[in-house]
Amino acid sequence: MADMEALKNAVIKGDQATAKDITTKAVEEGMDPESILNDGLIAGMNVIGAAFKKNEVYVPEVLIAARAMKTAMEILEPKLVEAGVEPIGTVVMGTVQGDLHDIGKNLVAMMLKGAGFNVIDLGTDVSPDKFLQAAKEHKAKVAGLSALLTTTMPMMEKTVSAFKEAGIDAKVMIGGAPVTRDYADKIGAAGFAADAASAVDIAKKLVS
Ligand code: B1M
Repeated sequence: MADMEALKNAVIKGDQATAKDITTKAVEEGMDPESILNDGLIAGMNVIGAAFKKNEVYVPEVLIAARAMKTAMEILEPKLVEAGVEPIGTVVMGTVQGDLHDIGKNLVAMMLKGAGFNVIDLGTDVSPDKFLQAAKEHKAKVAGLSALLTTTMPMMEKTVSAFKEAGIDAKVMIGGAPVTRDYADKIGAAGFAADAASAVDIAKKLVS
């Protein structure tokens, strides 16, 4: 029988081949796809997230763990859809207009996916209107905005205002190296996270 502890460890180590093999075996054995997701893949990403938060692992380790999870998810996703497993919620995610930095944004997106969110990645240089239209189209519960430049941070305020004016339910969460909790409070964003692991905790709070 496919070993979920071994799958979890394969994600932690970023071992794509093993993660893929165990997931394939588990699916072939008819194991519940939700258990494979929760007890294997998400369990592994949770360990990496906690270690990243404590500076015990760094960006490269998180990226290779996320890549192992992604490989396994390609096998598991159709089974999850068949089983009707609902994601925790949809997050539309992007780097704000004028800003092309995407390494942190990608990390946050990967961690959110790892935690069971459906993430719509809008890429970089995303205008307030594009965030708004995507949140409406995908019925997102959270819009995640990343900015790395002090000059592009005002786009976060513009996006928050656009959401408020449109009166839609999605909550705006912001982050990025120059962004602070004070700034989030000042512009009326619903959430702020300093790193990718905390972004998962905040997104879970925002959808609960
Ligand atoms: Co740029 N850059 N850059 N750059 N760059 C910085 C940000 C800078 C601090 C460098 C410096 O001067 N010391 C500086 C900004 C100064 C400022 O405004 N305060 C800067 C500058 C000035 C520029 C240009 C203007 C340079 C120029 O052309 N003159 C230019 C701007 C281009 C543009 O965006 N329009 C530019 C360009 C670039 C590159 C293209 C070369 C490249 C980006 C490549 C890419 O992203 N694909 C680049 C890089 C790599 C950097 C540095 C070196 C590294 C950024 C990074 O990826 N960090 C950066 C200096 C630095 O930070 N040391 C710098 C790693 C990443 C994992 O961290 O993105 O902070 P970070 O994400 C973290 C958290 O912030 C948080 O979680 C992540 C993981 O923990 N987080 C969120 C991020 N988003 C979140 C969202 C959330 C929650 C948490 O909720 C939604």
